[in-house]
Amino acid sequence: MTDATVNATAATAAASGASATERFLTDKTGTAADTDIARVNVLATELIGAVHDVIRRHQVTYEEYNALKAWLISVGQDGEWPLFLDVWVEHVVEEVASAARKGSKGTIEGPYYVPGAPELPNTGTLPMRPDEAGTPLLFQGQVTSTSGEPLAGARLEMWQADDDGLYSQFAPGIPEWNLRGSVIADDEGRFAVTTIQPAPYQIPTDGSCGRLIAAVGWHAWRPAHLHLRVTAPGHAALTTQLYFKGGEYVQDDVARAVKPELVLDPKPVADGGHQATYDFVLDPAS
Ligand code: MBD
Ligand code: FE
Repeated sequence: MTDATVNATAATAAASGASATERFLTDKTGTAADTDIARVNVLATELIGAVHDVIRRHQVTYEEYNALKAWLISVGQDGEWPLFLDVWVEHVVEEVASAARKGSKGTIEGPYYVPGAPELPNTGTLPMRPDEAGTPLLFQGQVTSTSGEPLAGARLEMWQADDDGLYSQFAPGIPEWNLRGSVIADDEGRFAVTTIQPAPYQIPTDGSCGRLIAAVGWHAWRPAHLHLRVTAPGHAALTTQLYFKGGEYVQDDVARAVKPELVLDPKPVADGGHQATYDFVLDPAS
């Protein structure tokens, strides 16, 4: 077995789910603390009412109710609530949140963002292993405002899965910051980052989310994607993903996060790698 095969074998849903749950509890729970109680009342009442409607419409039995109860418990035991919510719910939250955005399209963050990745200059290479598998990709572009001004010193945080579909800090045996970096654009907002072209990503099949998918005959795949978070002083942060034209599952993402504006069309370059350009337009901070 290669090292990569060993890692893939050891990358259990429970391990990556536990890491994703811990990551969420560390970074994100503070943002939920000030939710208005009257609004919680409305949302909880309507959500519970929607469940009641489904039970009546489909005449749900006690056996089915207990199967649901067991499955919900196992999602928590596997640490897969971040995965479940980001795959099947987040895209609608993002749609609502970004409706008034005038600049570049965003899409879902997903469960695998880690703040504080190593900084790179505007022309740099993402941290990777000497033998990192995959086609080299030169990804370049410019960050501007909606009024067309270059945003000097904009920051481009990037994270992606390796060629086995594994994210550093969520699967074992991968260097801490592998394929994660924070690129500082130049005085004209330009950047040129070397990375590898990612492979399609399969959400863990051995956990509760995977069992649901297998039981009902859906598929567990996301198209190959780069994750990005683009920020600049005075501007709204942009969380997005970029996909690859003609790639598998671009038309059928399990997480429903692809938008036509987010599909790159990389061209082959002399050294056997690929090159793609994408310009980011940031809205003013609200
Ligand atoms: C991912 O890599 C991802 O981007 C999302 C949204 C959900 C699960 C895994
Ligand atoms: Fe991802």
